Amino acid sequence: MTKTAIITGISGQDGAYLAENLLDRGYTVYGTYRRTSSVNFWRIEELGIANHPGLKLVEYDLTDMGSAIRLLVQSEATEVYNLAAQSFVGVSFDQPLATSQITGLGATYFLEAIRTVNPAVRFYQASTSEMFGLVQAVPQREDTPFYPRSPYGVAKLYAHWMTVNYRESFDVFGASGILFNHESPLRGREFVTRKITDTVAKIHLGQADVLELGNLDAKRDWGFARDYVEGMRRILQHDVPDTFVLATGRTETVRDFVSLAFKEIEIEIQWSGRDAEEIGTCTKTGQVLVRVNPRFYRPAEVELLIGDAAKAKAELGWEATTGLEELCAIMVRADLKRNAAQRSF
Ligand code: NDP
Ligand code: GDR
Repeated sequence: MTKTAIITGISGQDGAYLAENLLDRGYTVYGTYRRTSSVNFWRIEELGIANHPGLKLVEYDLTDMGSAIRLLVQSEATEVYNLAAQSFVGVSFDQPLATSQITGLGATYFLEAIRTVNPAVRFYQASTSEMFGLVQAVPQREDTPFYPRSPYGVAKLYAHWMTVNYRESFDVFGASGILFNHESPLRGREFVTRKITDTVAKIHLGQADVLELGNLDAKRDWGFARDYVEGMRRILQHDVPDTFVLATGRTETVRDFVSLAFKEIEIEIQWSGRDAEEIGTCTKTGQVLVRVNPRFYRPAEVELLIGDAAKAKAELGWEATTGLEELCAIMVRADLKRNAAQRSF
């Protein structure tokens, strides 16, 4: 029998890759999107699944529990992947209440709908390494204490604990994946890796002069999104609902990622200056290609993330398989192609 899953946030990076993964396995997928005057499905279009007969696109408001109930009843889904969120950390400082509503409460509306309709429906919550925030211990694991550093991190931590609580209180199959940063050519351009690869491609093509960034010292554990959605799927197929960290176990600075991306277009960057005065120049021409702009600093920063995914490896057989150099190369090449065709999202 074919399975049916609901994915909230089908228009996002992970929604698109997860839909691809599940459709390939014969699932029927109900992908939810929010109503706007101009919905953009460029990611599922890029993956060639926008018109897949197994994919049903449904308009859905995350804060309308009636919609969640009707969606569960109508679809008869047995799995829900709750990926929709205001997911940009920087914006969460400007919109803390909207972020709490969508990123935090959005999960509870769905959990409550599942509890009401059918507690046997499996629920995956997209938790995040941002919940670890201010470093308490490294590498971060499932039992590392949380200390979120942004309204986004706080909202996600609430949703995470609600998922655990519904698991323990109401016997709902609520599973949580604490995922470290995962990137791809489908990443939004507001996130640092894609901003870097997109601007590097534009510089190569003569469409931009300089890359402006905030904190270059932040360290992240970056993996490839396509690997991570497979982890999500496995978390929900596990025999018991549980919490799992998904990460690569390697951390690098934003500065390192910039150097890697420029290497893809055969430019070596020399770094000089400090903090807001730091610049990156081309070793051959001396041209300034990277500059710090404090506009991109955050009121509170997460300085270091590095995850330990040993539990996922032992219990789910999951591990990240794409190295950072390969990931960066995939992203730069995709952005070179898109920008050359003047078709970049
Ligand atoms: P994206 O930002 O690419 O996608 C977010 C999705 O949520 C989009 O479909 C977006 O719709 C939707 N959304 C945003 N605001 C609303 C709203 N107000 N109402 C309804 N839908 C909304 O995120 P990712 O795909 O990268 O991440 C997926 C999930 O995983 C998110 O919950 C994120 O917080 C979490 N996560 C991501 C990690 C990562 O490194 N990528 C790491 C750990 C957790 P629209 O297209 O209309 O904006
Ligand atoms: P993050 O990702 O906050 O880790 O959240 P992002 O790529 O936005 O930032 C990573 C680090 O880079 C620093 N940085 C900049 N960031 C952006 N966006 N733009 C810049 O110009 C810039 N310069 C430096 C940031 O300060 C930060 O330290 C992502 C999101 O996908 C979340 O939804 C997810 O939960 C976490 O990853 C895990």
